[in-house]
Amino acid sequence: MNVVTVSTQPFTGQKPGTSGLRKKVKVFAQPGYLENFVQSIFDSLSGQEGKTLVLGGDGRYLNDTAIQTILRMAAAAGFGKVLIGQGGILSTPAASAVIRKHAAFGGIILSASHNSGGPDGDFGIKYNLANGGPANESFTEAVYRRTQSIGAYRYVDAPDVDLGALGVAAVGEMTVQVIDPVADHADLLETLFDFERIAALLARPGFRMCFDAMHAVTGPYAREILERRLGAPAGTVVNGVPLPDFGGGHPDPNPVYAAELVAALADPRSGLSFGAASDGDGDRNMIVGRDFIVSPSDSLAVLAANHHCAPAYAGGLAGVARSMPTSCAVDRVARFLDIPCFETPTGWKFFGSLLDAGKVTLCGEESAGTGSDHVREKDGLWAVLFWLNILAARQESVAGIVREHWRKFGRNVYSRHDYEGIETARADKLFAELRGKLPGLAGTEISGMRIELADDFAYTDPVDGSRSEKQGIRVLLQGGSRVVFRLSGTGTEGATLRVYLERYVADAALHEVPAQEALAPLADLAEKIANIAGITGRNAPDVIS
Ligand code: VG1
Ligand code: CO
Repeated sequence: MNVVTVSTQPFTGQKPGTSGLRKKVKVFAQPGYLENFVQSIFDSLSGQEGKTLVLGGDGRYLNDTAIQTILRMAAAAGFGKVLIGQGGILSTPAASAVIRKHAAFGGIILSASHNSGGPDGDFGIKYNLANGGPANESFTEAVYRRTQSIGAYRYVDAPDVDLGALGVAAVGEMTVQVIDPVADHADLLETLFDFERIAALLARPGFRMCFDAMHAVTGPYAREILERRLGAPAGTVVNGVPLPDFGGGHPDPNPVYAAELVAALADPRSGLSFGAASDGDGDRNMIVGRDFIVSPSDSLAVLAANHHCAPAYAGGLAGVARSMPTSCAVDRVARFLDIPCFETPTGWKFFGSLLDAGKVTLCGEESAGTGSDHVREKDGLWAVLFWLNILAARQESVAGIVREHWRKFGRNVYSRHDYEGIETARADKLFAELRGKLPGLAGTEISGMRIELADDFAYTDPVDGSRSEKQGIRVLLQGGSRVVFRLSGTGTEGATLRVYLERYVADAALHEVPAQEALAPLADLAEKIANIAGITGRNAPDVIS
C-alpha cells in the first residue's frame, strides 16, 4: 500500500459549530483545507484499524471530489471498509441508520444542511460516532485542537472509485462498498409506521399531498417511500432530483424559502390537503396543512400527544427532549403524559446521550427538526410519515388536529426572527452588553411585562455530566412568555442573530390571533433589552419563521 505523507500548515478557524465545520466552498477548496480537517478527525480517533466507516453527503457542489479525497485518506488511516451511498449520496438520517444497522465505527457526512450550495455557496463536514449521532463536544473540541497543531496528512495513492454503480472496489487495502443510499433508511421507517393505513389515506379521493425535496438530498428517499412503497401518485414529490446547487434555491424548509409550497396549500384550486418539505441533508421537515403552517415546536408537541397513532410509539414514550429555544408546548404534553421532559442546548448532538440511555423517545428543535430513538439524527421523512400516520388514524385535517391540540393544552405562540450577516464585532457588542445587563433584569418590568429570570443558559448532561456554558440568553417572563437570544453556529458569513419569541395563550378565543401580532409586545421587549436596531443598524429581521 503506497501511503503518501504530505506536510501541511494549520488553517485558522477550523472549529466545528452547531453541526460540523461549515465554510464557503471557496474556503474548503483551498489546497489542504479539507485534508487538514479530515486528518484531524482521524488523528482524534483510536481503534479504527480494520473497522467500517460510513461516508456520504447531500450531493452539494464539491461532494464528489471531497469523497474521493476522504476515501484515500480513510485507507491511509487504516479503516478496513467504507460503506458509501451510490453517487456519494446519503441523507443525514440515512447515514445515521446505516452506521447503526451495520455497526460501523463512525461516519463522515458531507453537508452544510440548509445553507445554499454551488461554487459560491457553502460546504460542510461532520463526524458521527458509532451510535449514529453527531460527535459530542469533547470530540469536536479534540478535533479543533488537532487542526491547530497539524503538521501532515496522509493518503493512499490510488485512482478514484466509481460511485455510479452498486458494487465493491478497493482503495489500497481498504474495501469500498457502494450501497443503495435509500434502502436501509426506508426499511427502518417502514417498521415504525402503519404503511398500510398511510397508503389507504394517500389513495383516498380528496386527499392529495405534495412533498417538496427542494432539489436536495431527500428526492430519492421521498420517491421511494411515498411514491413507490406507499403508492402516492407520480409527481407527489416535486424538485426531486438532487442538484449540486439545489437549483439555485436555498434548501431550507421555512415559509420564506418554501414559499411555493405554502402558496400551493393556500390555494384551494391546488386540491392539496397536506404539504411537506425537507432541507439540504434531509434531517429537517416542514409540515403544511390546507392554508395552515404547523410551527415546528407545535409539531413536536402534536407528535408527542398523538404517539399512540404510530405503531412504534403506541407502547408509550420514555420521555421527550427539546432544545432550549424550542417552545414549551411539548413540556405541557409531557406533564399530561407524566413523562420527563429535558431541555438541552441547540444542536442534535445534545440529544444523543439521552437517547442512548433510553431516557427519551422523541426530541425536537424549533428549527424544523424532529426525530426519535430510531436513529441519532433528526429525520425529515420520519416526521412526514408520523404526520401521515396521525392523519390516517384520526381522519382529520392538519389544522383541525393542531387547533384541537391548542384547545386542550393552550397555545405556545412562537416565532423566530433572524438577522443575518451582521458584522461580527457588532454582534459581539450586542451580546456583551446584553450579558452585562442580565444580573439586573430579574424582577424588573419592561413594557408592562415582568421579568422573572434572565440568564445565560448552561447545561449539564444528566447522563455523562458534561457541561456546556453560554448556550443562549433567556429572559423568562411572568405567565410563561419567553425571549431568547442566540448567535447561530451554522452560518458562514458574519454573524446571524436569532431572537426567539414565545407567548403562552390559554384562552381559546385568542388562539387565532396571528402569531406576529400576538408576539409584537415581545419583539418590542427584545428590542428594548438588546438594542438590536441601535447596535446592528437593522430595523427588521431578514427571515421570520
Ligand atoms: C441551526 C438550528 C439548530 C440546528 C442546526 C443544525 O443551528 O438553529 O436548531 O440543530 O442549525 O441543523 P444554529 O446554530 O444556526 O442556530 V441542520 O439541518 O443545519 O444540520
Ligand atoms: Co439539515
